[in-house]
This record gives sequence, C-alpha cells and structure tokens, in this order.
Amino acid sequence: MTPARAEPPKYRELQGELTAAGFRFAIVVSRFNAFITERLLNGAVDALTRAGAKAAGIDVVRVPGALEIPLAAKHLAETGRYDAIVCLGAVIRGETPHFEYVCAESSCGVAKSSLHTGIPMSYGILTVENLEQAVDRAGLKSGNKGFEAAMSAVEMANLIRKIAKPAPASRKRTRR
Ligand code: INI
Repeated sequence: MTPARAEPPKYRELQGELTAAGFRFAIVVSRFNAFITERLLNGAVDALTRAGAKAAGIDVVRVPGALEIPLAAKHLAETGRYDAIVCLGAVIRGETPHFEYVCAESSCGVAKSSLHTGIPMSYGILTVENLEQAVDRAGLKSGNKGFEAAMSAVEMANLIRKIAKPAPASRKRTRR
C-alpha cells in the first residue's frame, strides 16, 4: 500500500515564537513579599536573556505591592517603548479579607491594562495560601512562575507582531 500523501494545510496557523531577540520588555515587580518577588524577577530575567533579549532591552520597574502593578504596567505600555510587559508579585493569604481584594484587583487590573493598551502583559503574580506555596512557585518544587510569565510575554510579543503583519498574498486560482 502506498503511504497517504500529507495534505497541504487548508488554513493559516499563527503562533508566537519563543525568541526575544529584537524585542523590548518591561518587568513590573512589587516589593511586597520581596523575598519571593526577587526570585520571580531572577527567573524572568533568566528567561528573557536565554531567549535572546539584550540587557538594554529590559527595564525593571518596582512598585510597592501587587495592587500598584496594573497602573504602572499601563503607563509603561502607553510609552510605546515595550513589546510586552511581565507583571510579577506575590499575594499570600493572611488573616484578613485583604488577600481577596488584592488578588482580584491585580488580576483584573493587569487584564484591563493589557486590553486597553493592546500591549501583551503576562501575569506572574502568585496568589497562594502560605509562604511554602510561594517558595515552591518561586524556584523550588513547582518551577519559577517568573520564568513562565516571561516566556508567555515573549510568545505574545512574537504573536502580536505576526498578527500585525499583512498576510502573504494568496495565490490566485487560474482557470484552465
Ligand atoms: N501586596 C502584595 O503584593 N502582596 C500581599 O500579600 C499583600 N497583602 O497581603 O496585603 C499586598 N498588599 C499591599 C497592596 O498591594 C498595596 O500595595 C497596598 O494596599 C497600598 O496600596
């Protein structure tokens, strides 16, 4: 039996590459729970530089807490200087309902800032029950969420650039 010939794809498929060369990034990182967020920051910078970003193409911006991240990210996006923004923070449940508000507002705020400006923003803000869970996600048992957020930013920066480019002219069908 002759093997089936691979069908040419009927559709155009787009996805972002994982290369950061030639892109500019801002990383917004909160100082609250700095023991954790500094580790997320190291993971994010590691991801960006290993993907090919130059140190000069990365700006790190510090804010007091997770609640302040969305506004800083929005202003950074509006400068037009960045292809993507990585948002890093750590919200750890305490005795008060403050946790719920900070989680809700920071996640909703980052999403809104991204949609309003059209600049991809990745969400690397940990929302965890305790310090152990935070440590696990900041480079111990569960990887480093800062690294993962940076890779999402790289992929989205590539994807948005690709979407903005005009599609290659489709080949015209000619009648025989
Ligand atoms: N900010 C955090 O980044 N993480 C937290 O766990 C946290 N808690 O639990 O309160 C937190 N609060 C501060 C908040 O983000 C603001 O900085 C503050 O309310 C001033 O606006």
